Amino acid sequence: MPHTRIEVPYTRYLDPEGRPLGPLPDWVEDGERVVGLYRAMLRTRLFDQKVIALQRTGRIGTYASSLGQEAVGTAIGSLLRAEDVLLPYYRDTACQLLRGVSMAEMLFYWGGDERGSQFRDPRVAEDFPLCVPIATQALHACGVASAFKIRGEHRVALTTCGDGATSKGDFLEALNVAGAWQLPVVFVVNNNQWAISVPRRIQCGAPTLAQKAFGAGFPGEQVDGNDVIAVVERLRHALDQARHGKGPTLLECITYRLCDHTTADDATRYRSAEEVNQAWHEEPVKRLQSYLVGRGLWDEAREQALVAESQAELQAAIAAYESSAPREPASLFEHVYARWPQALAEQREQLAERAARRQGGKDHE
Ligand SMILES: Cc1ncc(C[n+]2csc(CCOP(=O)(O)OP(=O)(O)O)c2C)c(N)n1
Ligand SMILES: [Mg+2]
Repeated sequence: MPHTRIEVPYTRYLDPEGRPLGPLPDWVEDGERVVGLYRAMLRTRLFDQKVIALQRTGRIGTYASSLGQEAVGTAIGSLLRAEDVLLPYYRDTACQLLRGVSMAEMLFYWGGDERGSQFRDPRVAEDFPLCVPIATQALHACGVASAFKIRGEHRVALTTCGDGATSKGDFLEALNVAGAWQLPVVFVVNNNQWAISVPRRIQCGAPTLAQKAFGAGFPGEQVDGNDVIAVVERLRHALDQARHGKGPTLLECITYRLCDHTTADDATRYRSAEEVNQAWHEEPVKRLQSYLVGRGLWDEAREQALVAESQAELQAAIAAYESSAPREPASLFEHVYARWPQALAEQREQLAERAARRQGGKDHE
């Protein structure tokens, strides 16, 4: 019986204290480029903290934090070109912010307002809204990548998802078609060890998630998702392959969800404080900060200046979000169907009638 041995590469450059484990990629010599990655990660963390505070005080809806997972989105956002298309999931704050989605648009999204998915920056005009239904975006990415291939365009569709999403049929079907058609698509799996209360160890019987790519006929590899240098380096390679007709790649980024699943969750009910404390030692922002301080590229003054700058940006975004008039209730029905099913048409009419009745009631007061 033929038997093919599989080996899944794993890449890490910095240890948890930010010390290089060996030679670093050439591009790391450009200190300002690495500082740029750090700035994007910290800006995301500050945004995240603020949105959680807004949720706690009832000023925004349920929010999915990306605490501890900033390096993955930052690496993606720093490498994708404007002509590429991102099909994100709900923990891609870092990536969306870097691509050009504004903080105000992100607030609209999490406030339940469709204007949050109408990106104004032309660089992100073709990016997809972030996807909450698990793994469906992987198939959409294959559709986008097929279009690029048919048109002969050197563009890449990049999609992200979590560890739990890799168990879905949609994900596995997407891998299959990507391999069969050699599509210009990159799958980034953010393996943060948990799918709400389901731990990675019972999520899947394979030792890595990356090896799912082998069954579809293309490379899969693991990378330390807390080491932004490693994610950038391996993602650079994957994007290059896809862009030059060499097919898809699956990159499994090993991270840890330091936060609750969302603001509607309480993770202390299913995992130990010990495990979370241990994971804090690996976290990506502190790791890169230590590296930059060691190289003399970062200090407390620069940190404080960036915090002040980000806070001001946040305050302006919150003011824009909170001062805008809510949309008409009927806007709920926009962008749902091109051709209206009868049941929804009736519901829209009922809503309009109710609004008119309420208006009439007010007029008599
Ligand atoms: C199709 C579908 N089924 C179930 C859910 C409910 N749900 C929301 S998040 C989640 C877990 C996802 O875990 P993972 O893929 O590891 O991503 P993470 O949230 O950990 O980043 C589930 C089951 C959903 N959003 N969509
Ligand atoms: Mg997960």
